[in-house]
Amino acid sequence: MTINWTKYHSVIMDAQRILLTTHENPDGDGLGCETAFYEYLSGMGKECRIINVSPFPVEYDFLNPDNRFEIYDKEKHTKWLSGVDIAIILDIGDYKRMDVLWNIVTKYNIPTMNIDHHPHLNHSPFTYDLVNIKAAATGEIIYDYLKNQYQVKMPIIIYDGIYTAIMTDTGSFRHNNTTVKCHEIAIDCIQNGIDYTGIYQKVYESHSRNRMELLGKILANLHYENNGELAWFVIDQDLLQSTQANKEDVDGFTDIVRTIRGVEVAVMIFQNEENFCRVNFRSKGKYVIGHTARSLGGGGHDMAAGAVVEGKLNEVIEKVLAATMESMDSQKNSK
Ligand SMILES: [Mn+2]
Repeated sequence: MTINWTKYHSVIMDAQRILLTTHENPDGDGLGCETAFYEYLSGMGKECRIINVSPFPVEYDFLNPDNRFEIYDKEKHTKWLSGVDIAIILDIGDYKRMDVLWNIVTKYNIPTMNIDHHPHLNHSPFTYDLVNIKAAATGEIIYDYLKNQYQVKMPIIIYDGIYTAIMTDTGSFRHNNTTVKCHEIAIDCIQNGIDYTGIYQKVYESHSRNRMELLGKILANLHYENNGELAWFVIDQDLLQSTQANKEDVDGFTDIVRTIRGVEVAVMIFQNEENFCRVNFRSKGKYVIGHTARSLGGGGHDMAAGAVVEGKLNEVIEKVLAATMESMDSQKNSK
C-alpha cells in the first residue's frame, strides 16, 4: 500500500505551473495538505496556486497566513488555469467533488495527480493515482513525501497543515482509523514546535452561536429506528433559515449524534438545495455504512461516508432510511 514516490516526484519536478485543489466544502485534511504542499512547491520555485471551489472556512485561518487560498473565479482564473502543467488533487474521494474545476481540467487537458486515502472507483479519470486507503488522512501520505524531500527541518506551516489534517480526519486521534503512525507524526509535529492546543481550539472551539442554536434544535428532535441503533435527523431549509446558520455550520453534527449511548449509526439528511440533499453517515463500527452511501450515488469510508441525493425532501428521507435500515438488518442477520 505504501506509495512509491520516485516516478511521481519526477512528474512534479517537471511541472512548472501547478494547481492544488481539494473537494468542495473542504475539511482540515484537504486544507492542511494544500497549505503544506503549497509551501513546499513555492519553496522549490514552482508557480503554484491553491484554488478551491468553496469558500475558505474561517476557523482554519492559521493555515492561510498570506492569503494563499483562492476561491475559483472564472474571470480571474481561466487564463492561468489554461496553462497549468499539472493539477494535484488532494483528498477528493470523487472527481465530482471538484465541481466546475473538473470541467476546466478536462477542457484544457491538464494532467491530474490524485492523492487520496478514499477508495476510488475502478475506472479512474485521473492521469496518476496515488491512493493509500490505509492512511488515516491524505495528510499522512503528504507527510511521507515531504519528510523525504526536506533534508533539514520542514517549515512550521507544513507541520501545522499535516497535524491539522490528521487531527481532523481522526476526530482528534479517537476514531478507529487512528494508528501508531498518526501518533508518531503528531510527535514529530509537536517536537517541531506546533501549537497543538491553539490548533485544536481554533478548529473545534470557535463555533458560531447560530450553529449551536441549530444543533440544539436538531438534538431536541432526533428520530430513532432499529431499536435505537440508528439515529437520524433532518435539516430543511426552513430550519437553517430560522437559526441563520450557514451550510458549513452543519459539519460535525452527525459525529455528535453518534456519541449517544446505544446509537451505532447516525444519519444526517440536509436539504442543501430545493431538490438536493446532502446525506452523511457515521458508524461506531458495528455496521459498515460506506456501501449504503455508494448505493445512493455517494462514497467514502466504511465508517464515515456521504452522498448527495436528488429528489423532494420526503422522498429522499424515505429512500435513505430504507437503504440504511435494510443494510443494518442484513448485516445483523449475517452475524
Ligand atoms: Mn481525508
